Amino acid sequence: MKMTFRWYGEKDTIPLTYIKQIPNMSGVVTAVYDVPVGEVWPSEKIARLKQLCDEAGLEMEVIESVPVHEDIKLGKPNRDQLIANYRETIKNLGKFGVKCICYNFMPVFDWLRTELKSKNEDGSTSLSYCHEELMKLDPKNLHLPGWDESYSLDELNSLLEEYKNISHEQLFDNLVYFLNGIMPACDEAGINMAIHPDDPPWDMFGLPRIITSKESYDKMIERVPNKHNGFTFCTGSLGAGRFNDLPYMAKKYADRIYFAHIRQLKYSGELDFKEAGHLTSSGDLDIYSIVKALVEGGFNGYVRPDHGRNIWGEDNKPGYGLYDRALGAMYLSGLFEAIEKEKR
Ligand code: DNO
Repeated sequence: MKMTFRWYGEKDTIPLTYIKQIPNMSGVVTAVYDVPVGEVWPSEKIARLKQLCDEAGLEMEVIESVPVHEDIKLGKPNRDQLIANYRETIKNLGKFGVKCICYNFMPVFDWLRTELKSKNEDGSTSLSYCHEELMKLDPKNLHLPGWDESYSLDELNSLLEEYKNISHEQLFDNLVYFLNGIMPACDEAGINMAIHPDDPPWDMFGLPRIITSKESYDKMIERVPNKHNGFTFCTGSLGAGRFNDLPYMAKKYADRIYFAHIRQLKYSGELDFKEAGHLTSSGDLDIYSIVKALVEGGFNGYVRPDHGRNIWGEDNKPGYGLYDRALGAMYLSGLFEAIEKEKR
């Protein structure tokens, strides 16, 4: 296991030197943020990031995310060119020692929450999700920090229209087409693709969502058996679906889980939840059992503490402050150490 920390590049308010001071931190998870989705990431931009990481003594083996253009998800005629560009980006990243790429295949929107600074009893703030509230929102006017991209109103309108013709099956076929197109580049560069589950794991605003459960995982492996096709196991995203047995999934798919996003949730309604500190006793997910299942399954990937609260007066990007994620990293490192030692 390698412990990592998400870093939003040179614009991040958290300096690499602080990240390096967190014990057991092997590297950062980052991305090039100023190349339009669909275009090739030039080597110079990757080299710049790599140089900054090298100088800080941190590895850059995981990229989150290389976003997938909507035309690939929609299966439009120009997808072959876009997939060829994605292949070039994979090869360029491979040259700089990248081993794992996290991406998602959610139509139009990435993760969704209804409150970014929901107050907790102890004065900290967390992200939260209320389904009823979400349904009242206008999908054409949504913005969330940490999203890798956003669309103009016109683009959103036409995208939402286009997706009306796309079924779950069609979207899955388009994912398979994309993966088959990029697997040769992954073989060549030695890079594992790690799909992020849909967050939350159900359809949104009538848009199909397809990476939600163990059935989706089975289908992914069956349709694209290449070992470079794997998962980002995000406990918060999958865990929002009460139907998911996370320790079961962690163990069963451990050898294809190349990246684990570990965070805690506290359920507040049938579909509603609030994010919490990472500790098992802070919420409803059994983080201990999940880590244990990963270790028992032979997990050998990257881990990052996912969304933290804003604590100690910090007012940082919701989910991505320094302090609570650093606490999360320490807790998770402790769990891994104890469980790995017990296993020997
Ligand atoms: C949210 C993140 C997601 C994730 C993408 C991966 O905090 O986990 O935005 O980066 O879905 O492509």
